[in-house]
Amino acid sequence: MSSPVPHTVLLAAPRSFCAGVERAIEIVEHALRRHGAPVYVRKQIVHNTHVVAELEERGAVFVEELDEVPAGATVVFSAHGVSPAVRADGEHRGLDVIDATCPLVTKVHTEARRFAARGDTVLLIGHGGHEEVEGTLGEAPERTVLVEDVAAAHSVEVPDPERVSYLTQTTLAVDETVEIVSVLRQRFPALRGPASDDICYATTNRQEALSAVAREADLVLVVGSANSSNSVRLVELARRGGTPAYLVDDASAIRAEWLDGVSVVGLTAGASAPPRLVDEVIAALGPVEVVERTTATETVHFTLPLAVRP
Ligand code: 10D
Ligand code: SF4
Repeated sequence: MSSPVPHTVLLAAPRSFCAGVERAIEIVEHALRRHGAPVYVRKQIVHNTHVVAELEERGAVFVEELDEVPAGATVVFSAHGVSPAVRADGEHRGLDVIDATCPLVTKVHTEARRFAARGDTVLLIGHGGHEEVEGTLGEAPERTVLVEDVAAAHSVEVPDPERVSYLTQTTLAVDETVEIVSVLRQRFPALRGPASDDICYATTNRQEALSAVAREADLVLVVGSANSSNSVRLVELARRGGTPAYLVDDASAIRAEWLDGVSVVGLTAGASAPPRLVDEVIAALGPVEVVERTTATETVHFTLPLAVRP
């Protein structure tokens, strides 16, 4: 007979906030303390509804574009980065800009400039329309081509196959990206890439940690918001491995029918999801034994920009 409620939660570690997200949130908090409300933020500082709502309550004003920011005001650029055109627009409007771009996204921008400057066509592996991809594409738009999946890797054309490089979005699925790069390498043997992978340590660690628990779980829950690329990749990873998986913004999104016949729940959270939401999910699942499985220890920490350094 199936059990009516889960008895075990297998908690993946690492999970939840990464160093880039912690830094971005701290930047907005420091800016609010230093300048007082309102502090404008271009786009969601990170892709999480709870983080955004909490900062809004404290006086952050989230805007889509810089024309919504009054001249001379303080504006924070989100962790996902911006194109040079947006940066120039901020200067032109006389805004007091504080940049919360994750240093690991900035590294990809630097590579994009370097690869384009040596005359390469840059194949950017990533998801169209995502803010990080728009920012990276903007570094050398005339030399960069977006490759979204394996099919695109098979069909993409470049002006000179001897001069071609690739870069990736930082939050992609590691296994899918390996496949895409391998197709590109077969088609363009001269393909060059970044020194080490552009998929960041936090994305890689969260995927490895989830793989370790998903195979033993009847159901996987990923705490994160729908527009969070790294969180959605975790759901897809569990499903590819054969375990039913759902993305939940918080405990209130869990549906009773998902738990039908489920004994072991695998639980993780995307890099932009606050740790307290994970605790709330565990509490909502009832009296359960919580077993944490740690596959890596994270010690990465990024310093704050000078503009907000205490
Ligand atoms: O959608 P996403 O995974 O790129 O962003 P999110 O804000 O959910 O997580 C942090 C990742 C960043 C800022 C991209 F590097
Ligand atoms: Fe930076 Fe990676 Fe976190 Fe994105 S997911 S903010 S690249 S550490």
